[in-house]
Amino acid sequence: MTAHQPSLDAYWMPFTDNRSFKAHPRLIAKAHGMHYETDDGRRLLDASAGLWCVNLGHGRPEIAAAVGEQLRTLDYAAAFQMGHPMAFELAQRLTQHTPGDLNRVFFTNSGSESVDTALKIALAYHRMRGEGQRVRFIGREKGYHGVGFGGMSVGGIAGNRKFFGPGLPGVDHLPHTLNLQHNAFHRGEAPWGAHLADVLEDLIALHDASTIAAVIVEPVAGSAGVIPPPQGYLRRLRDICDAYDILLIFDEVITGFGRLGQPFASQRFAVIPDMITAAKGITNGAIPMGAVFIRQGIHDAIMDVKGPGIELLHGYTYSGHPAACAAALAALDLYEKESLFTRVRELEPHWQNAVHALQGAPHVRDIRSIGLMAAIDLEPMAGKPGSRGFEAYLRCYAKGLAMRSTGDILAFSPPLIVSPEQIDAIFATVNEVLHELP
Ligand code: PXG
Repeated sequence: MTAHQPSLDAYWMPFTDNRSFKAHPRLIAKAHGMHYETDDGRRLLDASAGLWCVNLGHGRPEIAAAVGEQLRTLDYAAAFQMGHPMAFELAQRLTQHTPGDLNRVFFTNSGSESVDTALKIALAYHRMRGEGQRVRFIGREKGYHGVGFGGMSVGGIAGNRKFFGPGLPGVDHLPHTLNLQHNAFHRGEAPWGAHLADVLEDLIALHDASTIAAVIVEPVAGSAGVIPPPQGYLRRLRDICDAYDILLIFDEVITGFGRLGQPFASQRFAVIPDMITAAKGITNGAIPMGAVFIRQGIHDAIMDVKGPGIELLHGYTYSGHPAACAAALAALDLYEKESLFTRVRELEPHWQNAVHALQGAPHVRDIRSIGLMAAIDLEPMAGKPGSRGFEAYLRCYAKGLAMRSTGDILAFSPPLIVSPEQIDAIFATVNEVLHELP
């Protein structure tokens, strides 16, 4: 470490192996386009768009300019009982891209807050309809919905839950849909598993529909290692929810903002949920922001409160923060001007060919891909789960490639501006690393 670098002790890093990081830090100094630059001047190709958020590529000058200008003009305005025009403009503009009548928008600062907001709106909605006993939520095994108590409770990644107590009461989980026996190496939606949606009928029979507020799922599970839905699965969930007046929430924190070749996964799968949770790509990762998109009828039911006063007692100091709104509007201009909500449709065949060419490489037991997301699932090392995946991550990093590893699964989700040549470069490096891995 050079003399002018700060001590690494005080900063407790999120979801990071702090002890090994601080022994061998990986510090990023700059980023531009498809690349990071490390503090010692090495370039890294960013195959994960930061953490699935920098969809437009790094360092967009239009976003920087808009944020700078906004902070000089209006740095902050009270978010409660006051407003500023950009928040309204942004909400209006975003709803031109949302499916169906999801035309009401609640702003948050992260995906976790979006999830907790959507769960609370579901409870408030049922209560307003005189069904205040609908307090249960159904999540899904392997789901990731952030780290708030709500998101953790409906989430289904065991390691993220076990240290932190029982979470929300009354939560149950659908089975996950990952099945290597039936679906290994399949491209896009999985052929097998639509029937797993019918387990929702069993959970409804067990708990009674009258106690269930909402079902929340990621249309494509991201954090658990890119698990595309089985063909017809999401449609079935929608139909069952409709039959029992249960709200369906799609958590599109990763799949929103063009990742699947449409503004939202909902449009790709032609299934319209009652709420969509979003974050990440909304500002291209430049300023923290999240949003919940809500069907008008849900909003209107809550507005229907008797008497004057605040209708929904929920919100954040930084809901619709001016700098975040400026970043999001500038990002939206770029998504629209450069047709980036739909670019993935052209890239997807090349992307799939490139990643699936690694079938047969050492240690590879499954490859999953949909839109501009992919996962390479490695056989774990005997007795050391996760260590092969992390070793692959470190070796890719040393060779100039930034990606994600989660356990023994390698995950890829580059910025939507990636070129076919860069796609080839990503998987050429991964192929090299797979051949060197213990
Ligand atoms: N829902 C989903 C579907 C997510 O993927 C969140 C909620 C929470 O968002 P915030 O902004 O509170 O972190 C997420 C976040 C990874 C990885 O590489 C995934 C996420 C975050 C960081 C890393 O798997 N997803």
